[in-house]
Amino acid sequence: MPAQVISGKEVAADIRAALKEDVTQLKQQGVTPGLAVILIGEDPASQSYVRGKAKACEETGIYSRVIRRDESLTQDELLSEIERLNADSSIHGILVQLPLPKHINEKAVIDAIRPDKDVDGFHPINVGNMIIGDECYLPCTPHGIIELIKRSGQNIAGKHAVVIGRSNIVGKPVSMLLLQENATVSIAHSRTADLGSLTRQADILVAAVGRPHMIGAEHVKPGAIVIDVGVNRIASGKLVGDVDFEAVKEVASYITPVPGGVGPMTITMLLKNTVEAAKRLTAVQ
Ligand code: NAP
Ligand code: LUD
Repeated sequence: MPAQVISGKEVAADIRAALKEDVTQLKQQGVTPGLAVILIGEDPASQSYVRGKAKACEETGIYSRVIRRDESLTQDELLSEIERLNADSSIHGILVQLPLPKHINEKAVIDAIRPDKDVDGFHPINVGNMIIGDECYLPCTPHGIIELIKRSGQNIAGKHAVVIGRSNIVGKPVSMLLLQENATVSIAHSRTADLGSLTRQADILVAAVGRPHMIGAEHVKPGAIVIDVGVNRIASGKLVGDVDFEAVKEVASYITPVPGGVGPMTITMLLKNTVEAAKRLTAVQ
């Protein structure tokens, strides 16, 4: 029996509908949640993701300000921009879209964002609190992945989760969140020997690499839950994941598609963090 498709688009729509009601209530109390997104340069994928974020804000009633700068922006200019937003009471969430141009130090930029406005959950204070299991802003893609797995109705506790990829924005944090949900977690990366023998042990397989169709049916244990984080534009112009969806859906029990899987959840968790930030910063519930 082919796998059930977990539609990120549908789960996202449900969560966004609930958030919209939250926003309406906040507005009645005089608070409009506000998100500032800084986008540097002309990268088409980044432009498309940022457009998606602004549109989702608009649909949910969240005020969004997209600050576009060209590649020549200096690090000091960017840090000053962040300082202005840190002090701006109409802005509750700040996000600097990654990747940054090479002359700008990513760590310096992330460190400059007020942790209580860091709706990406990338600041070391939020990362540290996440690992401890304390209150923080959870990073959007990993949080979205956990929500999608929960939507399958399957328990995470006790399962062997294999995460392929160890980036700071996806692989490492999703591994920590799966651990917090009581999975037994293995993390694979480019130096992992015999990837297939590891992935075939996975009850939950999360692919976050950025290599089109690298995971085939031969990598997947029958009945596994497969979450495809990869977003890759191939030569034909088509968007594909790291997982060969057509082949793997014949083996897995649940699978997320690309597009329409993790991507919409990333944006939705950003909206959720922004609403949460507006509540925390204004002490309105
Ligand atoms: P990244 O920083 O490039 O990290 C890729 C990871 O994959 C690294 O840890 C790398 O290992 C590992 N890797 C590379 N080749 C491998 C191989 N042959 N076998 C096993 N592991 C290998 O990427 P990222 O930012 O995490 O993003 C990963 C993918 O997810 C990209 O396609 C990106 O576009 C997508 N993404 C999607 C969303 C969403 O919302 N849908 C969000 C974020 C990212 P090393 O550490 O050893 O180099
Ligand atoms: N930087 C992210 N860089 C890249 N896909 C995203 C993403 C939506 N600071 C910061 O937004 O959270 C971030 N914070 N990221 N990403 C990737 C990562 C960042 C990726 C995909 C999507 C956000 C998305 O909506 C759609 C889908 O998979 O259905 C397809 C969109 C399309 O291009 O058609």
